[in-house]
Amino acid sequence: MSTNIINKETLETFLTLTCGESHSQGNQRYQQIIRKIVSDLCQTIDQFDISDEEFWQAVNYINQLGERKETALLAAGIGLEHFLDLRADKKEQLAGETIGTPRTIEGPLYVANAPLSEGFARMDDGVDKGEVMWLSGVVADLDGNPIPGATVDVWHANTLGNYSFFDASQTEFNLRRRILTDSKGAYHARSIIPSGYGCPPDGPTQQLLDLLGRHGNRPAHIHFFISAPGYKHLTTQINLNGDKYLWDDFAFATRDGLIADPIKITDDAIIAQRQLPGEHTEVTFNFRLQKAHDHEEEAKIKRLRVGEM
Ligand code: MBD
Ligand code: FE
Repeated sequence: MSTNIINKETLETFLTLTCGESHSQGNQRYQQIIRKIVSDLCQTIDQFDISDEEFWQAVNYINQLGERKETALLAAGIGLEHFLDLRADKKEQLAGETIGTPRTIEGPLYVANAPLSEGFARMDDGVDKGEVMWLSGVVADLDGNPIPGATVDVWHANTLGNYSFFDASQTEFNLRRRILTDSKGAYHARSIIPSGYGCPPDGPTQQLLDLLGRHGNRPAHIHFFISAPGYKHLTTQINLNGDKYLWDDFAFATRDGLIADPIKITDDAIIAQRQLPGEHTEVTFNFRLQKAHDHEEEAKIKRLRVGEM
C-alpha cells in the first residue's frame, strides 16, 4: 500500500522548523543529518500509511533495544556495521592503498584490558571441556617482514557461543587475551574451539529478524585487534571453515581471506612440543598490516567499550 498524502513542500517547510534550520543557532552538520533522517521517516510513514499503533510500537521497540543493550547487535544484524567496513575498504581503494589482511566488524562483545603476555597465552580457564585449540600465526608487514612486539588482542566465544563478561557464568576474561608477538613476529595460544553465536531468542534483535524471515546466527569465529607502532590498527575476525553458517552470517562479517582451516593434530611429537594433553585442533592465521600514515591510524576507532569507559 502506498499513500503519499502529504505534499512535499508542506513537509520541507515543516522540517526546516523541526530541525532548527530556520535560525542560525545549533550545529549545522547535526541539523542536516537529523533533517535527512526525520525526512526519510516521515516519507516512510506517509508511503506505507503507518498507523499510530505501529508508530508507538516502533517507539517502544527502540526503548527495548536500549533496555536490553542490543542496539549494537541490531546494527550488526541489519548490516550497518558491515556497511562501515565497505566504506573504509572503498576509501583505501580510492586512495590507491595496498591492502593487508581484510578488516571486518568488531561486533558488540569486546572487553578491553584482557590479560597481557608475551608470545603465548592460555585463554581458557579449563571449565569448558571443549576441543583443545592451538591458535597461532605471524604478524608481518605488507612485504612479509615479521613484526615483533605487535599486540594481538583476541577474543572468542565458548562452546555454547557465549562470551565472558556478557555471560556472567564465565570467569573474568575467559577466552580473552592480549598477546605480544615474539622476536619472530609470532603469537601462540592454547584455547578451546568456539561455537557460533546466536542472538538472544527473546530479545528485540531476534524479534525483528523473525519479522524479516532471517535467522540470528553467526559461524564459529575468532575476533582480533592487531596493532603495532607505525602500522594501521586492524579490526578483524577469522571464521572456521566447515561451519554451516560460514557464508550465512547474520552479521555479514565473513570475507574471502578471513577463513581458517581447522586441522586435527594427532602427532605425539607435536602434542608434546605444545605441552597439550593430547589430540587437538590447530588453527593457523597470519596477519599482514599496512603502514600507518599518522598516529591516529595506529589506534582502534573510538567507541564506548567495556573496560575503556
Ligand atoms: C558476536 O559474537 C559478534 O561477533 C557479532 C558481530 C554480533 C553478535 C555476536
Ligand atoms: Fe563474536
